[in-house]
Amino acid sequence: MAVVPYSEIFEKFRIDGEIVKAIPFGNGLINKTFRLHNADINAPDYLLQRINDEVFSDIPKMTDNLRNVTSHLRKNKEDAADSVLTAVPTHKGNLIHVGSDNDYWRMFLFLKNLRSYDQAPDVAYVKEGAKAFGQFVKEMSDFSPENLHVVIPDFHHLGKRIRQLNTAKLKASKERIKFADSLFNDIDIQCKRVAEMLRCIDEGRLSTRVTHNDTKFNNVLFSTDGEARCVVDLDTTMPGIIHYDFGDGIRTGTVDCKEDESDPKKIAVQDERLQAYCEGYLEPLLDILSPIEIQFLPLAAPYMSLIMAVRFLTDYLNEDIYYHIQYPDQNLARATCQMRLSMLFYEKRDSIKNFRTIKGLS
Ligand code: GN1
Ligand code: MG
Repeated sequence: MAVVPYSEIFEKFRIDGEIVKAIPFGNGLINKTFRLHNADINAPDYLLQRINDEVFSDIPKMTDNLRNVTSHLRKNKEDAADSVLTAVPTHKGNLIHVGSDNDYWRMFLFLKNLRSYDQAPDVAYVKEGAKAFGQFVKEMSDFSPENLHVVIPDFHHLGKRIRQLNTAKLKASKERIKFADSLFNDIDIQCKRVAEMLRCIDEGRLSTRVTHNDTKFNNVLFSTDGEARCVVDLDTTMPGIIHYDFGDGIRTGTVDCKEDESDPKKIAVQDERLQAYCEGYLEPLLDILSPIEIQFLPLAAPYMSLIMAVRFLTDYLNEDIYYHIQYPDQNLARATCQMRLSMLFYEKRDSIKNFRTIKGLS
């Protein structure tokens, strides 16, 4: 029988049954993920992941966070088996296996009856997905953020991201600068519009909490009947502010276009979805948010979409060294789409302020 790809890796982990296939899985832009199919129907399938150690430069710290976060989440759940990620240890009892090329691998149980969506199928899904991320922060609210490592410093700090863009501009090819040019002015405009929020971040006026920091809609797993069951991709769970999660969630959870949508007509924001996201996300958090956190909620989505636009554009200028791409100008397409979203979400800031849930809070 043919050797299953990656068998020399997955055999290092404590797995049951007989793995017969390893198939690339999911749409992550950083790590590589494979689903391992089990021939034994009584044994689970697994997810095998190669961690990108250029992006995550301290894998022991990242793994420490994963262990702490999952065990904390598990404490208060009766149904933890399929609502909290379960890492599978190696035979030596580690959560990471280091391969012969200094490649870093880890494994999770695959949750067979659950699935993710890149875009929410309908408004009910928007609310459910949002609730899962709000609930995540709520469940982590009795875990001190200081007990987690900062795996990527200033991950969502706009000032840092703009400095990285400026450095990239200096080194970029003339051709890429030319194609990127039309975005620079809009970036300046949006930076001014969210400047007050950045000032508050710098002054430490927005409470530091344990946040997920990668609340893409496809990081929630749903049951077949549309119930949000499990929040995944905990790699960037670290100290942060609520606005990072709320904003990134709105960016991906309320639109029905792809992250790199190139047809401007398809890039639209529907109030109904926006309202559903706000309600779903904020309801679990109603009793913990402070007035200043509430005040800045309407700027969260313009801020996070801008951050993403700046990061994608930086990578485009750097010749695509960070994000995985499927076609040559994908990072430019992503940046253009995210920039447009930042503008659209900014126009919606008053609607957000007036949604029942937020109005009730302020
Ligand atoms: C990356 O790989 P993935 O999809 O989990 C990125 C996020 C971005 C996202 C954009 C560590 O996440 O910050 O929001 O792409 N993760 C890292 O799609 O940079
Ligand atoms: Mg991620």
